[in-house]
Order: sequence, then C-alpha cells, then structure tokens
Amino acid sequence: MKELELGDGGEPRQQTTSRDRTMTTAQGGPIADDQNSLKAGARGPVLLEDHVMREKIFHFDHERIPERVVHARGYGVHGHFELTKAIPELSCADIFQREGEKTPTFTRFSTVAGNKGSFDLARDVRGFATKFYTQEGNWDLVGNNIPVFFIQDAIKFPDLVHSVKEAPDRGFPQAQSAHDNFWDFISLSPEAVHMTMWQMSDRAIPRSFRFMEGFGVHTFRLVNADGQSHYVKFHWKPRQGLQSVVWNEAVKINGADPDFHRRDMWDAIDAGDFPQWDLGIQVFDDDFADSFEFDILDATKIIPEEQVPVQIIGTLTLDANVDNFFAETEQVAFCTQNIVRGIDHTNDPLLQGRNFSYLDTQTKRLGGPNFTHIPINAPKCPIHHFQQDGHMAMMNPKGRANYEPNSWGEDGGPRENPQLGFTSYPEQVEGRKQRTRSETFADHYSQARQFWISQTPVEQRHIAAGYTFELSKCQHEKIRLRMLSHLMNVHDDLAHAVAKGLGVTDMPKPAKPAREPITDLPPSDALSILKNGPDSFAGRKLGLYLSDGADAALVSAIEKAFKAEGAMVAIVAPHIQGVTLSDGTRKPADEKIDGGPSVLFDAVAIVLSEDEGRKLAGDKPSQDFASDAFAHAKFIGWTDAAAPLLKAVGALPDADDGMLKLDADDIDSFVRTCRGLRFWEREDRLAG
Ligand code: HDE
Repeated sequence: MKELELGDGGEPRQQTTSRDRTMTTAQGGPIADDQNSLKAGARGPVLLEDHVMREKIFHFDHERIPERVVHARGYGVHGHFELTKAIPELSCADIFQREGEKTPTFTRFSTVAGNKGSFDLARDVRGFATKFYTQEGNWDLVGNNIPVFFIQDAIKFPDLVHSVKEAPDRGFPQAQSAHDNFWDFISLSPEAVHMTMWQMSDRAIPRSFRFMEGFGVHTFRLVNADGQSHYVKFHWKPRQGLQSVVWNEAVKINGADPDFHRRDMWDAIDAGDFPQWDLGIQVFDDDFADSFEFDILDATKIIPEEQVPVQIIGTLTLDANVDNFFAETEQVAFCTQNIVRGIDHTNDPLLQGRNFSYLDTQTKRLGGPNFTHIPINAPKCPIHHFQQDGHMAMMNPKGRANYEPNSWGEDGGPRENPQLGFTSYPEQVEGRKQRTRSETFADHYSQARQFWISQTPVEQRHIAAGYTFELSKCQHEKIRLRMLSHLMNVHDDLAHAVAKGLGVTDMPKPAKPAREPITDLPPSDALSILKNGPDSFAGRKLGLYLSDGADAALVSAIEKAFKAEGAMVAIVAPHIQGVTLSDGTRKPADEKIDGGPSVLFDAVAIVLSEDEGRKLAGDKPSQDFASDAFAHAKFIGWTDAAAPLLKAVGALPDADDGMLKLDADDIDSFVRTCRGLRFWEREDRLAG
C-alpha cells in the first residue's frame, strides 16, 4: 500500500494512480473511495446498493473461525530438520535415510487450557507440535513439553479438559488449573498423579519456548525396509538448555507482557538467534518392553534415560517467523495420524483416541475436508489421489477418471504402489472385546516418587509450593485432603510440605493404591531442570536500568560483553525517550521503567548517577524493579549510586554473592556469573 499521507485538513489520504496498487473488491473491481459509504445525500441514509461497503463488512463479519478446543493459544514458526545420523537399520522413513539432508518444518507451541486470548505464562503444559514436510508425505510429531499425560485412555479426555477449563455455569476460571473442578477430577483419577508432579514443577512455567524440552509422549514404532519393528520414544532436547521462571514472576509477567513467550520467539528469530533442538530417540525391543517395570503403552509413564539412553539423530532449527499469523499458525492442522512409511502407531489407548480426534476437530475448525489444500497444511511432495469436491475444493482431478481401478491407461490417474506405500506393521492382535484397563497400567505413584527424588531441593520446594498454591485455591476441604492423600503415596516430605502450606495438621489416610508403589526406583538427573541448565547466558536478556548521567563507559562495556555472549540487552529508563549518559550521548530506552519490570529479564544491572540514584530510591516502579529482581533470585549488577535504591528494598546493606559490583574493566566476571541464571542460595535464605 501507499504510505499514509495526510491531506490539507489532516484527513488520511491513500491515493494511487498505479493499476497494480489499486485497491479492489474481492471480485477484483477497483475501489475509488474506501473512506465513505454510498449515501443518498451527504447526510442521508446509506444505500443498500453499496456493494463495496457491504462486501467489506460481510467479510469482516466472517473473519473468525472456531478456536482449538484445547491448545487454542499457540505460536507457530518455520524451520528445518537436518538429519545428522541416518537410521535405515531402524526405519525406512525417507526423512531418516540421508545424513545432512534438510526437511522443511513448521512448529507450533501452545498452552493447553487457556483460550486464544489468554496469557502466555499460565501454569500449564506446553504443546510442541512439529510438521515435517517429508518427501514421502507429512509427518506430524504432536508432542508436549512434559513426557507423560494425565490420563491413560482417550475416553477420559473430554472429562479432563472440561474439568480444567472454565466451569460451565460461571465461565471462569480462565487458563488455570488452580480451582476445585480440576483438582476434584484429578484427585478422583489417581493415574493423573504423576503428571501433576510435572505440572506443579517449574516445567509448567517455562522461561521461553526456546528453553524447554519436547516429547512425543507415546511409544511409537520404527519399521525398517525388512519389516522389522522397534519401539521408539521421541525427545526434543533444546540446545539452549532448560530454564523456567518462578511462580511469583510468572504471575507478574502475565500482567507486564501477556505475550511474553510469543514475543520472545519472534524477537529471537527476528534477531537471527535461531533456536535449535536435537531430536533424540529412545529405541527398545519387545524384550525390554516385557522386562520394564511399567507398561510401555501407558502414557502416564516415562522410560528413564538411564534405562534406555536417548540417541541424537538430527537437529531442528527454527529460522523464520510466519508472514501471516492466521494463515499459518491458526490454520495449521496437526494430526497424530499423519505418519509416514517407516513410522507406525502402537496400541497406546491414548494415541489411538488421538488418531480419531484431530482430524475430526479440524474438519469443523477449518470448515471441511479440504484443509490439506491450505498451503501450511499441504505436503511439499507430489500428491495424487481421487479425492474431490467439498467446501473450498481447490485441487480437483482433471479428465474423466475419478475412481480406481479404471481402464483409462495413462490417463486413468494415479495407482497404488505396494513397494513405496505405507503398510502397517503386521502386529499379531487378538483378545476378547472388553472395556477394561490393563493391570499393567495400575501403578500410579512409583514414577511420581522417582520424579520427586530426582529434583534439587530448590525444585522440590517449588513443586510443594505449586501444589500448595493450587490446592489453596480449592474452596472445598474434601478436595484438598483427597489430593493430599495421594501425595502421601508419593513421598512423605512432599505430603508434609504441602500439608504445612495448607495449614493441615491432621493428615488424611493415604489413598488406597491400586497397586503397591515401587519405592526403590533410582533418581534420574534427566528429570531436573536445574541439572540441565545452560552453560551460557546466550539467548537470555539483561535488563539494564539507566538514569541520566549514568557512566557511559560502563554502559558501553556492559552492552559489548553481553552481546559478545550472544545475549540481548534491553535499556530500561525512567522515560521512554531515554537518558543522557555521562559523556553527553543520548541513549534511547526500550522500556519505560513501569513497562519494563525486572520480571521480563534474566538478570539486571542498575547503573545510575549519584543524584538520580538518590531520587529513584523513593520511586515505586524503580523499587519494584530492584525488589523483584532480588526476590526472584536474579543476579544483580550494581554501582554505588544504586545503593540507596537497593537499600530501600532490603537488598543491602548485606550484599549477597548474587549481587555484583560492576567494574567497566571486568564486566566479563558479571557475564560469567549470570550464566548460572539464578542465585538460588538467596531464595533458600529468603524462604527461611
Ligand atoms: Fe491433543 N488435541 N489430545 N494431546 N494436542 C488437540 O487437536 C486430544 C494429547 C497436543 O498446535 C486437538 O487440532 C485427545 C497428548 C498438541 O495445533 C484435539 C487426547 C498430547 C495440540 C486433541 C489428547 C497432545 C493438541 C485440539 C487424549 C502430547 C495442539 C485442536 C487422547 C503428546 C496442536 C486440534 C496445534 C491439540 C485431542 C492428548 C498434544 C481436540 C483426544 C497426550 C500439541 O484434537
């Protein structure tokens, strides 16, 4: 479009004489006036005959499509998958054959419970769905950032989702599980206990989509060219390392920037800092499956990496933001049944149910069966079939043949190909028809306990606090106590910490387990976030709070050192116009202090002039900036002029080791310290 020009009277004028840039109706008719509807006289009634106005408003009226029933709020990005280790001995999938080959991808991250307009940092599971446009069709790996699920059988999914979403009578609470309905359902469904351990951990409040793992959750099959099958679990391991925020921070981020996660992804990709994940596979056979303590078809269980190591076979790089959010992120349709030759399903009852659900829900959401014609969903390999017609059909067979077999020879269209075509693994299946849950799915507590003992003390404290917070939002004591009775089967320390947080003095009886838990499963380091953090500050953000008169040399040294680390620096100042540094240079601000609270940053540095430092010590937004950074155990770089402010919030006079005096000649030591991301000792101390 032409640049917006203002006319003499200040009215917008967007005129062009070029035919190419002439605005048209959807029917292609050039538009002469897009500012005024057609009226009978300047002040008269609008005429029904105004096809320009009616078409425009008609289309606007139909802009919305139904949001996803779950995972409504999401963010999609393009990328590619590069195979680094071919696995023809395991799978004949075309994507796994040639090392170094790149396959285009589209990945959509999401929260689960909240509506499309909800905030990003809800305590929730994150979806991590990737569509691989392989040369033999689309393969969708529709995973989450947590490797287990709440339920074992898809028939319970509507109940689970109803319980967590807004109550039907009142239409709230939105985007959260901290309420009676959710914990009522969960505490009546012991199979969910393991998953809630992950959900109450900091996994459910990731710092960024870039800093979380992804999991295919179910056991799938890999099948090679000889028809041999192995079981597989898929993992995404972020090269950026794992990182989460703390709960108090999450709550504040949601107010300060409800788009925190999507903005983070957009900004990183826009800046050329492309996030990467390694694709890992855990491969095992029937012998392992038979000897494993749990059922490999039970999606509420992991297979510990110590038992079956994760082998890395490729890398996903996300390198392009979408051109149009609706066309790509909203219209993309992932489906577990989109698999390719060489990958196959197992009898996991959750997976089998998903295979029905996705296609079904997408047909409604995208308006008919032809959503595979939408560019984001269309395969990038040749497609030939006899499917035709339906709403919005855009690819239809040419010629007379639209059935098969036919005798029209070359003109008769595509034919099946037993060598190249998908064949299901011929698993022997037999059994009586019955609605039942296998006994092998009955242990609900052992892996929850294993998760607990695998965490650092900081993480254990956060998990207990997570349960305490959520259960404290349950107004019915019976629900709180029922949940506590399950936690008693997980671990005494956890149950007692939560009981203390709730103020419960008479512990309930432990819930009666369907099967006695195994209490000697060993801890697994892979389950902890803090044991899998990054060794760099790359991809993170420093909030640099400046006042007028701030030391120019110091500011420049900080910016240089953090950029060299691969980190971002955001300038925060009392006014958005920025500050004048000690050498007279103007430094524009990225955020005014009220809009750039420290919760938006991974570490902060406060560089003020002496005069301004004294004034800002009494300024509420400045105090919040400093006191939150302190309470959230962030590393704080400071100079003497910031001391009055830091004193005002209790961070001084006794500076802890997470508070570093800034020295223009040695900023590197501040950068090195920030690689630790948080100074957890402070949190320990503040927690008493
Ligand atoms: Fe989904 N899930 N799900 N889910 N799921 C949907 O499909 C469903 C489950 C996951 O970014 C829906 O197109 C059932 C597990 C992701 O577009 C729906 C069951 C895992 C996304 C659906 C599950 C997931 C969805 C809603 C229990 C992790 C977002 C809109 C059997 C492995 C994909 C849609 C995107 C979306 C059904 C459980 C991941 C309703 C029935 C387990 C990442 O079809």
